[in-house]
Amino acid sequence: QSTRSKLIDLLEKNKEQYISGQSLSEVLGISRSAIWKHMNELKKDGYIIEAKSNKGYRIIDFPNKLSENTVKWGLRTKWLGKRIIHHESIASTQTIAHDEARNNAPGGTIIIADEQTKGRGRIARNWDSSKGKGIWLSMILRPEIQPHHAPQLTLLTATVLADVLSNYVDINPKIKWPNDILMNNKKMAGILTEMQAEQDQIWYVIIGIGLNVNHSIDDLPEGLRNIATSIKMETSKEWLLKDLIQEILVTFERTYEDYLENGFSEIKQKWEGYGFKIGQEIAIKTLKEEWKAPFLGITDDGALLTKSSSGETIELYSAEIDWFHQTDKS
Ligand code: BTX
Repeated sequence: QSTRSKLIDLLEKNKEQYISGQSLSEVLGISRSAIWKHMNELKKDGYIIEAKSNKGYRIIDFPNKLSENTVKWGLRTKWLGKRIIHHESIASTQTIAHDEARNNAPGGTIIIADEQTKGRGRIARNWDSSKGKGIWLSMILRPEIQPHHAPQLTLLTATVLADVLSNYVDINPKIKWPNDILMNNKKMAGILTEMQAEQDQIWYVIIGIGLNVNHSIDDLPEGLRNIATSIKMETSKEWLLKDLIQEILVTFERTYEDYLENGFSEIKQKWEGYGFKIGQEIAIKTLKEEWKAPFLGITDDGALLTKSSSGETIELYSAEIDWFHQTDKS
């Protein structure tokens, strides 16, 4: 633990009272002027610290501002997020992650940004990433799994986000196949998985997470107002981004380690538990035909299990699904 994080721990524990420069310097084994310098750095990170002569220091407020330090303090992971790269404004955290990964950044490296000017979705779609409103994060992983299993990581990430939203935020999200997180039929988060691999070896995987947190409706571009939502819009309150990031990282690390050890079946079950329209009828359209059939679940490689128009069980890897189509039954 660095001196800075020890200092912040001490201040957090003594929130209700002043703690003198003298005792801080004794406990941390550094000079009083070193303490003073650290305090100034903390203020730059958005901590509000009161200093009173004769009494000492007292923390008044924690920043809702991201930085390497704010995300690291109190982060209870073993390896994920031990290295954090933060940018106030960047084209896309995915691009930085690819550069870092090519330059041998260790697995577990995280890139976060307050704002992305060219946030990316799948197949060249864009991802609106407005300043300070959400979590725009990419992580570098180096899993020893077969490249064809990589889509499982996307499904895993979706269950991690759904777990954090239900256990920590206390709302009931759904996962829309393959990887959108929905609340009340509106998109709250998206996941973008990219990798560099050879035939039978993964060099690295980059998982991008975009999660709308503190948007009010006006913070969304007009074109998204009917189809997108944020945690604040669903809970009527503001959330600390760093707390949510820490929750996501801790939950991800645990779930990912469990997956590497025990395989995909638990993730699959969990995914299906959150699956939007599982067991219900969906409207499917391929190049050749259109039909309605029940959504039965997913396969180990993330395909959608359903029935063909003649009633046989089939796996679909891509198809147009009219998820919000009102079927005759509903
Ligand atoms: P996707 O292709 O499933 O979703 C993109 C579509 O979602 C867009 O075409 C638009 O309709 C809608 N959309 C765009 N922005 C938002 C938003 N903020 N909220 C809700 N809906 C939206 C999903 O792609 C994958 C998104 C990954 C984003 C992360 S952020 C960190 C990392 N960096 C980066 O550039 N991308 C990833």
